[in-house]
Amino acid sequence: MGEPEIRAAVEETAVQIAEMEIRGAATIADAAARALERQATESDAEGAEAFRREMRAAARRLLDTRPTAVSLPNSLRYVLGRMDGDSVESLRASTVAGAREFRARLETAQDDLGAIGANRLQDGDTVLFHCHSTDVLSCIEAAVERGTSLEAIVKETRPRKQGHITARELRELGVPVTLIVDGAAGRYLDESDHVFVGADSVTADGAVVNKIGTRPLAVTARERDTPVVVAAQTLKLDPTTLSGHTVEIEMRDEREVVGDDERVEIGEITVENPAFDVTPPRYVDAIVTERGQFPPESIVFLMRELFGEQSTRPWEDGS
Ligand code: RI2
Repeated sequence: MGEPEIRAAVEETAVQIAEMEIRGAATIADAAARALERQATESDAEGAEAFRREMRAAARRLLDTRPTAVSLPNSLRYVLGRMDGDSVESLRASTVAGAREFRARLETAQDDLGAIGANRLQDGDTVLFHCHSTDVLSCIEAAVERGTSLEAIVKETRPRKQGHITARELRELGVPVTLIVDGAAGRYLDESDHVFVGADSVTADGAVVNKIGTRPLAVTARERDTPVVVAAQTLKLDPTTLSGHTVEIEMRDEREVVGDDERVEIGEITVENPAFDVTPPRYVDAIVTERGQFPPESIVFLMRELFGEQSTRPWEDGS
């Protein structure tokens, strides 16, 4: 029995996720579901078991790309969990239907979350942003559509400057933006009414794993009584943390921090580039999901309701 054939569309998506051409937890989940759909549609596996093996191998290839955002394994769980049947045709049809259902739910969830997050925002508020999160921007878009007038302070978010994407999208929504370097956040917290951040994973104890720099921002915000709101669809809840697993923090290439020439100029040093940090629940005021707003300490009850006590690994052979 040879290696299962992974379709080019899956390989391309995996490379794009690893290189962050496709990025952002929800966008990655959407792309992974779309890639599994392509694998199912294009597969020429002969026999139901060969088809299942291919789908599991494709899911593992996608999973191998970036370790931190739980939206990726949750997307694979959803789609493979819907794969059902005893012929290639029935397996294909159920997988495609599962992928489409997942993507439709993703969009609805983000709209519902946005409507809830917008309730926190008052006319004339200033919001401080870190990184680029489609869940956060959905809250702002909903508020703007209601006629709420907002101002934005946007951290540039080194090393990859995703703050620039946030700044551009806020401008497109008609929100006036002030861009600041990351180190200036403390000063601008004094004039901010809220901090809004996204999440790549939320753990059972209510800790928030998000873009590096979220934790120091949240700690400083707490010291100044500026509420920290995390916009995170339930897709960002990590079921493996219910049974004590921890979230792996992705370490990325040092060239995102310092260029080759600069490095030679500095001399022999070590460069580290963690992509995410962990903000403990005591620094977070609320986690806004499509199911409502939760104090971080109570998110475990929602997790149990959604996932039970067990998390599945349907991409493993023999599962
Ligand atoms: P949405 C991003 O990670 C950011 O950390 C952002 O807060 C999070 O994903 C969630 O994004 P990266 O892929 O799902 O830029 O809200 O490393 O779009």
